[in-house]
Amino acid sequence: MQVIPAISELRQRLRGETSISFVPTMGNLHGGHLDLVRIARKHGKCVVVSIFVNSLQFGANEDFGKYPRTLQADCEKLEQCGVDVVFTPTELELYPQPQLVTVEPPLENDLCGAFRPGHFRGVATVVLKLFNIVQPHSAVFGRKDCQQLYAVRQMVSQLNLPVEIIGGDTVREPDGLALSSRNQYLSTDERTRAVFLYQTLAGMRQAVLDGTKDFVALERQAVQELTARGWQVDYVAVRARNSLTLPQSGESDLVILAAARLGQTRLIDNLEVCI
Ligand code: PAJ
Repeated sequence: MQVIPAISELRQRLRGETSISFVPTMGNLHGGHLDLVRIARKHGKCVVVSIFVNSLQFGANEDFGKYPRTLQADCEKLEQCGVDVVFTPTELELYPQPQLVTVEPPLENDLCGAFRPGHFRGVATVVLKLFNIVQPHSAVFGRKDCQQLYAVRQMVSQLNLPVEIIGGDTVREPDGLALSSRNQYLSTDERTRAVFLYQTLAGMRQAVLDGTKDFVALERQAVQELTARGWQVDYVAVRARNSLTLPQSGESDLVILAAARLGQTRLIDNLEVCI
């Protein structure tokens, strides 16, 4: 496995590769990331993983400074997974000058976009740059970040990017909590309570499967329950799975998304429901 920080060296290494599958990450790798790597290995002969904590997608009061950076441990895990190349650019390598990509509403100001201004612009910027640098044939993203996966698919479609986007299922702890680099911010007590986010979504999914049609009431009840248990809720939303818009009546392919804070830690999760 090669670890390459420079764009020029990476381009040289990848020249002539006929089938590159790519997994962009911010490092501090867990089982969810490694699952995406395994999916990538099925889709390409050469697997490239990037590790870059992207300042552009963090707001001023967010956790960019304290985001866990564990490059050596990450590389050991990736080597064991049979990754060919790890791309580890510096800030200066990737952003020598201000960037021009923009993301328009509704993506920019809906769901997570409403609570993290500029976040999806930051994601789109770095992913577009990484795609241009790596030039992968396929790229794997987690369904856990449902809106991010949607934003990347939109960008690929709108800009005619020649890359196949593959979604990987959410990997969870045994109690149901979705794996996330941010879980390590949780205190022991918060970690025990964190599973309630998943349980709330699972309860909503069951209600939808049981025939509940009043999604607004369902969302309101979920917010109340989470708040009563000490969560600060950004949103709980039932949406159409393929467009993330409000479901039309009769819509059968749904996703239930939530973002909420336990103490200082913001967690997101979602569950798909087909009725
Ligand atoms: P990061 O949070 O490091 O996640 C990298 C990839 O792992 C994303 O596609 C994310 O959806 C996926 N992932 C995270 N937790 C997962 C889980 N429990 N199960 C399955 N997949 C999971 O997402 C980012 O980085 C950044 O926004 C990035 C796309 C790299 C752009 O900077």
